[in-house]
Amino acid sequence: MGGGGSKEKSSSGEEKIKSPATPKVNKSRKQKKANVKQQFQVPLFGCAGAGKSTVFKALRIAKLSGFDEHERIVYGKKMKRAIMQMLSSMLEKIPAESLDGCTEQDVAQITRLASIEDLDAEEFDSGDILGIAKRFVSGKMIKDILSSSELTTSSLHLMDNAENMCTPSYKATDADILRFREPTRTKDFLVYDINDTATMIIHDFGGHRHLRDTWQKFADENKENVKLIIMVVALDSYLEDVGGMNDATQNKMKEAFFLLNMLINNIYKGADAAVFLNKVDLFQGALDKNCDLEACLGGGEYTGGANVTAAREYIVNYGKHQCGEKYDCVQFHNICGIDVEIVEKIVHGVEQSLVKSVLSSMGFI
Ligand SMILES: Nc1nc2c(ncn2[C@@H]2O[C@H](COP(=O)(O)OP(=O)(O)O)[C@@H](O)[C@H]2O)c(=O)[nH]1
Ligand SMILES: [Mg+2]
Repeated sequence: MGGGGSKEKSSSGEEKIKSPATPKVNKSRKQKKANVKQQFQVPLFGCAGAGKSTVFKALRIAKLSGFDEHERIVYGKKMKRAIMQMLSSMLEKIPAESLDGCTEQDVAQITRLASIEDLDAEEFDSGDILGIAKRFVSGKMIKDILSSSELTTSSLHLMDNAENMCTPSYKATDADILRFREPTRTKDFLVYDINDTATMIIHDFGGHRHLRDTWQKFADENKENVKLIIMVVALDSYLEDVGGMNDATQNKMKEAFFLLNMLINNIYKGADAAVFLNKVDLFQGALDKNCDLEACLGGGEYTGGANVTAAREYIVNYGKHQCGEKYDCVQFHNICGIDVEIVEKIVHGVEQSLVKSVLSSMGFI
């Protein structure tokens, strides 16, 4: 997958190969044949934690061969370490002596395991880690101690499955991998055919502010060739503070639509956008907690309370408004990144409309 130079990571494996930029004139017969296909470069954008990498992983499972055994083992070790990190965070909040059955040795071991960077460290394959998980995690007490911002899809899944994940032979399943939060540090891409004449190249970037120079670099190399961008927006992100500013009006949903405006009106002027309203499964819970969308987004009067349909409509209208004149080039889709079937279905629809709009712009339909 991909082709050419160096320094980027493709999800096909460990090899680092440069992502395919705008097709160039190639010399070999094989390359010439490949270039007959239309290549759609589709970048995934969004704030950190919106679900870009989850959608990307779901596509990898749906469209390619998914994760191999080695990757499942490596994920398993990362999960064991993340469980120890949660326990360590819990131990910082309460004195170890107030935990039944917690010895000084346990505390020392949890602290050490939480800080091990080397995933090949033998400890991750030893049965000792299972003993710790059994003593601390199965009691579920940890859920009462961690703050609500720490109780994410990822941490809840780790806690609920800690015993199994801490067994020496554990290999992560697709469900575990999709729920595991791992900040994206490198740009990744995957390539698959839509039909005999068109290929999709999906790009996953880190969403964190300090990583956004990779967005710019990609735009410099590809913007003329990008016909569609995908913006992933978590439906509960109107409750999420941007970068610890502690200001309800500076939430990640506002930030996401601000970015969308910048992307479609300044950088990718010739592109349409698909907004993936992600985490549908968490939306009702978020609205039950706080449904004052008017205060969070400032998009005019909101009277829909905790009704998901009304709230979604308000968010869509707010999003369209942010897109200015290009509002009709933006399609909104509900999505659930951890559900491979839903991701596949929504992306299929997006592919079809992309092909159609390109054919129509070329005067074929
Ligand atoms: N409950 C739920 N969690 C999701 C969904 N999509 C993503 N997540 C979780 O949200 C967290 C952050 O997702 P990630 O893809 O890493 O976000 P990124 O920073 O945009 O790449 C991960 O723990 C995912 O499992 C979803 O639809 N529902
Ligand atoms: Mg990511």
